[in-house]
Amino acid sequence: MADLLLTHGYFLSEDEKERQIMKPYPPLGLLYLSAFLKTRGYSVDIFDSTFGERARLIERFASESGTVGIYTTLMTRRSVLEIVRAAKRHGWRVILGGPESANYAAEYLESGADAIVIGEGEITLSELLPALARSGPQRLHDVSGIAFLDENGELINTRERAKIKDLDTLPLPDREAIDHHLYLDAWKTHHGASSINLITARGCPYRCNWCSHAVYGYTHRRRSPAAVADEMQAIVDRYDPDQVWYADDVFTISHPWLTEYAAELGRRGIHKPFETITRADRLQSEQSVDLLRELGCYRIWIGSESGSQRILDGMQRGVTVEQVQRSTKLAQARGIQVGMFLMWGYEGEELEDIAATVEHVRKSNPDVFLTTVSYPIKGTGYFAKVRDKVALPLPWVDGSDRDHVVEGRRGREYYKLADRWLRSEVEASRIEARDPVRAAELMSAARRARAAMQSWGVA
Ligand code: B12
Ligand code: SF4
Repeated sequence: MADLLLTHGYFLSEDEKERQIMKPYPPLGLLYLSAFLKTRGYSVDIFDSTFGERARLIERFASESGTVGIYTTLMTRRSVLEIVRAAKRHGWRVILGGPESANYAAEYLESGADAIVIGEGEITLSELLPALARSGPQRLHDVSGIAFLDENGELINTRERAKIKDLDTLPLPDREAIDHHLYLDAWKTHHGASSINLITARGCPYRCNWCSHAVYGYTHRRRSPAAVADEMQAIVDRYDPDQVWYADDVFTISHPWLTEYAAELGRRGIHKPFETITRADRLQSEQSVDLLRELGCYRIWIGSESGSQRILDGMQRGVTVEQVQRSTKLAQARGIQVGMFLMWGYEGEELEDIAATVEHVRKSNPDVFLTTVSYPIKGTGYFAKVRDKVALPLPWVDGSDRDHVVEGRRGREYYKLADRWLRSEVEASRIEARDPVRAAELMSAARRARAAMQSWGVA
């Protein structure tokens, strides 16, 4: 039995939508924890739920005893609670980490968890494991960066854990702890190219007010270009993926860093195609786009969110609509595909803002765009802004922050119409020259959707 069993509560077998998309990535946070704890002498096992079955995990709880650590996000609340219950039923100690449990420490502790790690897990876990064994779950006052319930059932939040200053001191993620080939094969089978994720930095200093900073705060710490290039070398040697995903919050924050990184990769003769996320304001010059191209970027994702400057400013996005359009144009001109993230329904959004978004996407013409309906995540500025108007129409244990309803806002059906309007109008604009008849049909679908929205009442 290992000192710690790590898992994450996300089961691909239970997510039909994701099985259609089939772009799974290994749980990097757990791999970092495993590597670090092993260097401190702990034995660690990972039950990778992505390709695992819930029943196997529960069997494991029944046949062994020990401590399980679970990564949590707002997507996995129900699943994690189920795992917590099963683990406790069989006498296991339960530690939670990740953004969701940091936001709802009291609720998870009341649901049976023994301790919640707030922020980075490496050092905290290495102190928490012996403290738990020594003093039990109610006397953990000396471990920084956690929440727990004391003997009186009172919620104790210990001192904040200092962030790890030099990320290069961390060992590389323990990729051998899980079967990467399941991921590589899934990608290859469904998309013709295998892919692997890695990060070059932790945290984001920007303050878009709907974005969760529960784990890394507003810090931004970069690994050295040489260390990341060494990890790439190890990935290429061991797995040789066809491409990679730099899973940073914003890959393009430091252009000097990217220049050095390109040199380090060049020195090692590595050139892997990749996709990643940027902010538009970090991709305004031809040189910055050339740099991405040189590094192997084939698709860049831009958080565009809205075509209405008023809404972007309300989000404290710190980006202009023109910057998004310029970065899209620059990237496409150099053969880099552009993916755009868009968000409907942010506080104060009216039909004219949606019209501005449709016009913005039509004009920018990204290669692909994805829309979501905004929802206030606890702990964010957006949540604070609408706090008095937020309701969860389900019991906490059954819902998630995605189910938050903001009073006065329109329902999901309304945003389905917005999607139809957007997709029809953008597609019409794309095909107008070669298929005017189909384009006219699409434009009337767009007008119908818009008219239905015009006559929509507030939910
Ligand atoms: C890459 C990424 C994705 C990828 C996932 C691919 C993958 N598996 O890597 C994609 C693009 C698919 C994605 C999708 C979504 N994501 Co996402 N994603 C990220 C991102 C940018 C990086 C994740 C990562 O690799 N981090 C690096 C590792 C090292 O950090 P870490 O995982 O946090 O681990 C550390 C700590 O959390 C802690 N820890 C982790 N596990 C454990 C376990 C224990 C026991 C302990 C003690 C500690 C601990 O220690 C680790 C090391 O210090 C994060 C933001 C971020 N910077 O983390 C958002 C983030 C996790 N995503 C988020 C969201 C909202 C989503 C979506 C819901 C978005 C949407 N609207 O569709 C979807 C949901 C997908 C799903 N089905 O779950 C939110 C979650 C917010 C919340 N409160 O839960 C985040 C935080 C972004 C944000 N800033 O708002 N995402
Ligand atoms: S949305 Fe992106 S740029 Fe904005 S704060 Fe979050 S991670 Fe940073």
